[in-house]
Amino acid sequence: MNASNLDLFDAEEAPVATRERIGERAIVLRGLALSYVPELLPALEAIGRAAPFRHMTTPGGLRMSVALTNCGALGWTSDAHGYRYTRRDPQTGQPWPAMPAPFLRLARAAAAEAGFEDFRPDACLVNRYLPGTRLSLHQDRDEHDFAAPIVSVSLGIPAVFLFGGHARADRAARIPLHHGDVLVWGGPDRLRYHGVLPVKEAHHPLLGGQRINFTFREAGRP
Ligand code: MD6
Ligand code: FE
Repeated sequence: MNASNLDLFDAEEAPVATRERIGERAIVLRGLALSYVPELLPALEAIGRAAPFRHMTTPGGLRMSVALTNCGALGWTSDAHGYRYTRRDPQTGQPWPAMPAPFLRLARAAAAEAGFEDFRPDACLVNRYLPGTRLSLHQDRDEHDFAAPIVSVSLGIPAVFLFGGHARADRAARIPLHHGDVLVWGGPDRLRYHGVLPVKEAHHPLLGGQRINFTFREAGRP
């Protein structure tokens, strides 16, 4: 190996994304978002200014421990009447912030890597976890049809993702997710139960003591 080859393996180089298949059509693309982070973070701050993170209430009257906001044409909301997608932020009365171009590029690239061509997300749910925040087992079934995959991006401090089966009581695999990891799932895995264990205290150099998750969906009518 000569010097120029060695340069290719310099520790400064971004690691090549590795793939872990966790279901028939579910895959973790390790580190795929890393090269997008410099564009994602300023866009995330702008979203948070226009549509602040808030704790929603479930139809059962419980306050969600995850704080959330949205970007894209449709935003996911929850209140006493149920879960649904809306065109406007109920808190400001304004349309949700537009989906930033690098968000869309990342989501489409991840879907294509996972074999889902021409993913056209119209909704991006942005979740914020502080230490102790958890997300209980749920299915994502508020979208208009389930043919499209979901693309989920993890940033900041790590978390353990629970990936269950089609019944709530099915045993769930524990999948650690780190800064830059992208999870794509669809097809027969689209309606599997999943959640996030309580996040442990940690520090991330760019995001401090928080975990941010984006989930991209095709939520509306085609
Ligand atoms: C999270 N994610 O990772 C929460 N849903 O913070 C989800 O609820 C989720 O990551 C559907 C598909 C992928 C996900
Ligand atoms: Fe979900």
